[in-house]
Amino acid sequence: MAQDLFQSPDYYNIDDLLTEEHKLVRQATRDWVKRDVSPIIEDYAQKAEFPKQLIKGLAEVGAFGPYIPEEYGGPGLDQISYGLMMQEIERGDSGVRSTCSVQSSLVMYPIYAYGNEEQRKKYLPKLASGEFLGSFGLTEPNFGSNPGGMVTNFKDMGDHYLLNGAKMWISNAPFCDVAVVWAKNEEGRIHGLIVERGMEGFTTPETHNKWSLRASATGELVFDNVKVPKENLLPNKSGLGAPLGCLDSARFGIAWGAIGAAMDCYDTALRYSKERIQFGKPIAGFQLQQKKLAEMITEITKAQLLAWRLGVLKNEGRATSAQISMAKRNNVEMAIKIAREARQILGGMGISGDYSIMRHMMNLESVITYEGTHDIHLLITGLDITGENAFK
Ligand code: TGC
Ligand code: FAD
Repeated sequence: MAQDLFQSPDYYNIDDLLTEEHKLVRQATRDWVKRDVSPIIEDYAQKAEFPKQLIKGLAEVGAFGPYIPEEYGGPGLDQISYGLMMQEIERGDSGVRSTCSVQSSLVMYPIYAYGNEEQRKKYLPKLASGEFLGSFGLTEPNFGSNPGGMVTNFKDMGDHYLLNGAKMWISNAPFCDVAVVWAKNEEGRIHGLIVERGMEGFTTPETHNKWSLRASATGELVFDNVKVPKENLLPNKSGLGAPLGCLDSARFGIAWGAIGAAMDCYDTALRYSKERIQFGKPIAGFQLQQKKLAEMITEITKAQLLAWRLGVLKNEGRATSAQISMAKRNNVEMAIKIAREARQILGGMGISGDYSIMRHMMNLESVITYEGTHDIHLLITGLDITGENAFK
């Protein structure tokens, strides 16, 4: 990839709304992305391989459980710091941000919020340090948007649970050490179980042939009569609301992360448009290119304000699931549209791995689908404003 010359756009002086700590967290993450992610990421995406060497650095910048308290190994930061970290990491690559979202919001969060003290002490410090990598199993082959229909189940065998079923499209699955798995008990109630690699009957085959999130490992979680110790059940919340509560946290991070991908595409296209000469002048001088760039910075600015306000609400414990859903939907759609326009500004060079835009564009095709598709989020807003439930 060409040298990382990224300069962050801030058209409305949104930095004025951030604390010194927010800016320090963002700068440290940005410096790490420039130094350790940008030089290697294109190569790993081309090879369709997760760069495992990044795990140590991600842990060091605090990207595994940014808001998990220090007593459990996290840095104990606020929600805006978490968002800014996800923005900077996704500026590098959505797949690397995916690894952090899963580890932080989908593995550490449920253990912290729904687990008991023994589970918190046993798993959280190792997940924060990157010694353990986690995955989150909700989606099944026949139940994606409708996870409440899941068929993965467990039976109480007296001294242990017996887990059967399969999850698919699971980020980090091929090399996860632990998986937070959602399954129904004999009464049909959904519970979270912590499944560890090495348990007999638990396998994690990798999913190949992806054109998107190629630098993130995706796979299945397969449970064939897996004996899960009873102490591995998350005791403090059950029902579909439990996994959906984790998604609130991950969707919040994605709402910020998508801004990073959009900023990188905009910044790359702006710089290119000033340097590329056609018809005797920089293409930045043509009205059609200016329209594209002007619309991009406008949409990025609106998304930044949406994310910042959502961060304030989340810090105050007032962000609703529907508000988080709107920000995820809006900001990911904003980013994917910007990636497509930015690619065109680069002409033929736009499809080259010498620039990050095509990789972002392909990655965002997953981001607009996972954590609730664009359609599902439209219907969540629809339900919230009309009171009419399109899912039933
Ligand atoms: P519904 O009847 O509406 O709700 C069931 C219960 O859940 C509660 N609830 C929530 N709780 C917390 N947070 C939310 N966001 C919640 N949404 C609903 C609700 O109050 C109810 O509670 P209770 O106590 O009354 O039982 O459920 P439904 O079956 O009608 O479905 C609603 C729908 C479609 C919105 C939901 O199923 C949904 O969000 N579907 C999308 C599925 C999804 O997002 N899957 C993501 C899988 S994980 C993933 O993609 C990771 S990618 C990771 C990466 O690499 O970054
Ligand atoms: P479907 O639910 O089959 O949807 C197909 C189409 O139908 C979509 O366009 C959808 O919007 C539409 N549709 C569905 N229902 C409705 C409706 N009621 N009204 C209107 N339209 C509707 N899952 C995990 O559990 N853990 C992970 O770590 C994880 N990582 C992922 C990583 C990647 C790279 C990808 C691609 C997916 C990942 N997922 C993960 C799964 C992801 O959450 C699902 O793909 C997503 O929720 C959609 O489910 P589906 O693919 O089964 O699509």
